[in-house]
Amino acid sequence: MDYQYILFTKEEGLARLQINRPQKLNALNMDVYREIEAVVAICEAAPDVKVLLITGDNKAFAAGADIDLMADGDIVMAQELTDLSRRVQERLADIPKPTIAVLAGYCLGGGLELALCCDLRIGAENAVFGLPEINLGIIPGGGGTQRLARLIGVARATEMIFLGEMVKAEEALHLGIVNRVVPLERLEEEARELARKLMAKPPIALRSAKTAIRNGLSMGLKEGIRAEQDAFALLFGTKDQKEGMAAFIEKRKPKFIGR
Ligand code: CO8
Repeated sequence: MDYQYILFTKEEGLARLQINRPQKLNALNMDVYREIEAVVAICEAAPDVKVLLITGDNKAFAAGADIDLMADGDIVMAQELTDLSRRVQERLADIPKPTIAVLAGYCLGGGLELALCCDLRIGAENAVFGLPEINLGIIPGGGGTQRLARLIGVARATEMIFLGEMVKAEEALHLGIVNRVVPLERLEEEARELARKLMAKPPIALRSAKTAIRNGLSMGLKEGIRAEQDAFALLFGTKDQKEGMAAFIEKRKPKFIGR
């Protein structure tokens, strides 16, 4: 498939999706979301994809949804846009493989909301984060009020959403928006190194951990712990559990096969 706004590569277990709309700081329109959805579907179905990286360029991951598109929009347009972005983001959040958002430059509005759907986020030192929707007379509509509050806490998310100010990479690290911050020139390599580490882990256990963590966010503590217990027990039906424990006892590195 040919993409207008996406660069997509797949090699050695690693899929890489780059948003590519540099004239508009990678602002997200309907077609960008649709292309992201197509790539996520491919990665979901492809057994040779172990980890998915989502990135932009050095200036922007994405400076939000396309304001030109929304400026004259009505309620129906807003519903259609958010129906689409919600569907795409849910699919990304639920993909049963690790996802890493690799973030340089502006990561704003719908861009930040997209990054929040990934499992891990690495920021470059030049990255800035924000939900500036309030300054446009709207609120975050791509899950920002929910996912950011769950990630960094209600008080901190409320401040970011009410004020609509940008926070720099170091502060984003302190807030817990990103897992780590690295120099811009090291960003891609650090992301690939992290991906390689994840690819050496047992994929079924990774998937199980992801499901337990994500589903647990919408459960009570007791229910979440019960779900974790069941997922834990099921892993004893995998060859990777036998291999992991045998390798420990035999003092060697495990070799996981995803079975
Ligand atoms: N939409 C459309 N065009 C944009 C956007 C955007 N979000 N961001 C930047 N651009 C365009 C600019 O208009 C400019 O185009 P042109 O060269 O034709 O004038 C080009 O990109 C470069 O931008 P600037 O000249 O403004 O670059 P600066 O370095 O001066 O400023 C900023 C960079 C600070 C990032 C500035 O561009 C900015 O404030 N952008 C808007 C940020 C914003 O408000 N984002 C939130 C948008 S609303 C949103 O995301 C709602 C999500 C809703 C849910 C998801 C459903 C889709």
